[in-house]
Amino acid sequence: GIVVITYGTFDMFHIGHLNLLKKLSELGDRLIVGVSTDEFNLLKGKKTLIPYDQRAKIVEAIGCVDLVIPENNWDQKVRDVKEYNVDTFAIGEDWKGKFDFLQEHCEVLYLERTKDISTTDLKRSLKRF
Ligand code: C2G
Repeated sequence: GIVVITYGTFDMFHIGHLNLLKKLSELGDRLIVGVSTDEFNLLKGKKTLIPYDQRAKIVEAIGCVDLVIPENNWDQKVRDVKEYNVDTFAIGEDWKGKFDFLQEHCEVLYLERTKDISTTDLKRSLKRF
């Protein structure tokens, strides 16, 4: 069947993440999610609140997710696409164009983000308490 892969930090898991994962699961028969490790997030310039093992466990618990793998670097996507026989790579449109190099290996889709929610905004609103 169709194998779909995506990658992300999924810090403070919220409805935007869930909407995306559900959309991705509807694109194929198997959904693989690469969750960014804490070390890789530092490379991405992202400070995470929730440590990798908890972020990975939460994503693993999502019904439509079939497999979680660690995302350690920018360069593993081609290897992952080959290793898992991926048909489709998809990610939010905030990354539009950034992963077009994968097009020689699989379909590349950029999906609409959920409006009015982000981990950054959640952190900011928490600061007000
Ligand atoms: N997302 C969304 N709607 C939101 C917030 C996030 O659709 N309101 C999507 C993002 O577009 C992304 C996924 O949820 O596809 C995970 O978001 P992040 O955890 O912010 O992922 P990011 O840090 O952008 O990591 O190699 C790729 C990177 O690891 C992507």
